[in-house]
Amino acid sequence: MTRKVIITCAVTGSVHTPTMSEYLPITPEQIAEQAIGAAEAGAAVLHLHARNPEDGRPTPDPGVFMRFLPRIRAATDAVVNISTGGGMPMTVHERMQAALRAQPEMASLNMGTMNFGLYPALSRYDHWRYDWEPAFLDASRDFVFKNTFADIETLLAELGDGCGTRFEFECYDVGHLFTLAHFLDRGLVRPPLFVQFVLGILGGIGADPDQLAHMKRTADRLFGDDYRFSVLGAGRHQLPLASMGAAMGGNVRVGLEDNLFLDRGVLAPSNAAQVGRIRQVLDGLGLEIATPAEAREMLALKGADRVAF
Ligand code: KMH
Ligand code: ZN
Repeated sequence: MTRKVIITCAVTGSVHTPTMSEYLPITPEQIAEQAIGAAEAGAAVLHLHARNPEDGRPTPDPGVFMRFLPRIRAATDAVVNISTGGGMPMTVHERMQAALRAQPEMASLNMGTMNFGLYPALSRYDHWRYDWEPAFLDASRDFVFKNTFADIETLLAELGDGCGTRFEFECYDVGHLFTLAHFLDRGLVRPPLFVQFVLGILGGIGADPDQLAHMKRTADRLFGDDYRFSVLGAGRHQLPLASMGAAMGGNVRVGLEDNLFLDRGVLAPSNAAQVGRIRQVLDGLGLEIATPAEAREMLALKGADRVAF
């Protein structure tokens, strides 16, 4: 059987700010519209965050999520994956609330406490649409992205065991893979694991082919046939690293959460445009994309009829 590639599209995230791209979806209507467009373009999984509709600031408010989740569900069959990483300066408790309310088929789970430097972007812009944006980016110099063992245990228990949600295990460095292996040893996570290799975040592993090969080699050793991997390269590394990941047997993540551009110096006009671009690469490699139903089977998800939105 031909191997199918799961395209995840991360639609808005909490890394970029409104000044950086007029195409970054902010309001629930924009998030729903772009998520649906990404699904129509071929994304089987939609990784979702919410933003304050007034000023674009990342928000953990489940009420805001509930303004777009039902629309997405009504219009597409795509798997909804809700972030538990949230954004600065949310607490872990706040970050969990939307997923606990919506009980999605998938949620992200970040596999270690780390630095997460967004401040280099400060020097790239002279004017900001909102005052919060430069302060937000600057705060990343001293922000700890907290994902302790206890935090991970809480998420696995409350969301995993409590809601039947399965996880996109976001691993930003090799040590995070060993942490995931520790939870596998303890029987707190169950195969097939869906591991997102995150490369190019300031504070995590660098975005280059050697590091991707190292992540894969390590995960192969730790998880054998018990896992599937996907590749997320930050910024300009998104397309090349996703392409390498697909050629190496993995799945891919694109979307404006992690990269605002389509070509050098050209902003992506939509999430769908980035999905379309990676599809061209996959076509060129002779790889087929997974439908949402195929992704559900590959990842052992509970099904779209068992969510709470
Ligand atoms: N933007 C990614 C590098 C999460 O939502 O849990 C981080 C992320 C975290 O996706
Ligand atoms: Zn995210």
